[in-house]
Amino acid sequence: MSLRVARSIAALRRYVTAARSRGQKIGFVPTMGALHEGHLSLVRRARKDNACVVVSIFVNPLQFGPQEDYRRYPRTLARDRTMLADACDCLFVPDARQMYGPEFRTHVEVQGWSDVWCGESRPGHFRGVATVVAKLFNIVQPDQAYFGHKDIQQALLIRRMSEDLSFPVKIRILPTVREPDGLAMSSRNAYLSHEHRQQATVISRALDEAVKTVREGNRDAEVVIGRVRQRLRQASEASVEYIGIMDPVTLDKVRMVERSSILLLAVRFGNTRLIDNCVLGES
Ligand code: PAJ
Repeated sequence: MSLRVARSIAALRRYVTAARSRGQKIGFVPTMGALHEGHLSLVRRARKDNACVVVSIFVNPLQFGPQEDYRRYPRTLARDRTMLADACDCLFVPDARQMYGPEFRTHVEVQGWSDVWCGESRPGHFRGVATVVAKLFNIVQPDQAYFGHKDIQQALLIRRMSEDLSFPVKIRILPTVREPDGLAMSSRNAYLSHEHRQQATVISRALDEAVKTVREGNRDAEVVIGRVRQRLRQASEASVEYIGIMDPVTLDKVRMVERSSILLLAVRFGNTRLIDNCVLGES
């Protein structure tokens, strides 16, 4: 089947309504484009689970701060379309005017979760994410929606929002896809200079170090974070924004590591901010 492209909310709704009337389950993967294997892993899983798969590509202005990279965020629609040709049924590419009319003033806020961890240095970011995803869920009305573990705070926040607002959607969180040298795939990796790209492999090594430290019996969060910090110092250009260990249910900082605790970090190389995380109790 050929890939359908819906550019308007009305066209997307018509497509999904028809699929649903045929009794098909709808799987949905929201993205901002510049697709890579990480995105495709979500699409493939959606394909497995659902008869109808919708992918959206929308660089959401609401989730970028004034000093952030909204304008220069990579836009590679022709290439993305080719990558999705056999992977999904319908591609939704609304423009910003359609998503946010001139009178737009309604936002979704997951209280207390928008200003911690990544939210601390990105005020408004998670409000922008929650708002656009709520809108997309209302438009697509998926049975299941797929998110990457790489952006764990985002995925948990969307799950919280969906439960709190009673969206009838199952949120699936899938593993982080990595480059062969361990760097988590990200559309922003394209910003890295050759030197920074090489140094950035330190991040996944630091996460491995954290898992190893816990496996050796160290459960004190400060000790684990100390090891990660030490490992990151091997990269002369790495500037740590934060490193922390959180509880995946509350997003609170933990002092003693549990099986489900998640170590998460943000590190800058020049102007490029990279994030990554791992579950500490998993081998
Ligand atoms: P984007 O950065 O394009 O990511 C889309 C989805 O792909 C997210 O769920 C993200 O976690 C997932 N993803 C990115 N890199 C991944 C990797 N290496 N492995 C596995 N999954 C990966 O996240 C967004 O867009 C936006 O905030 C969005 C949710 C679309 C709202 O605008």
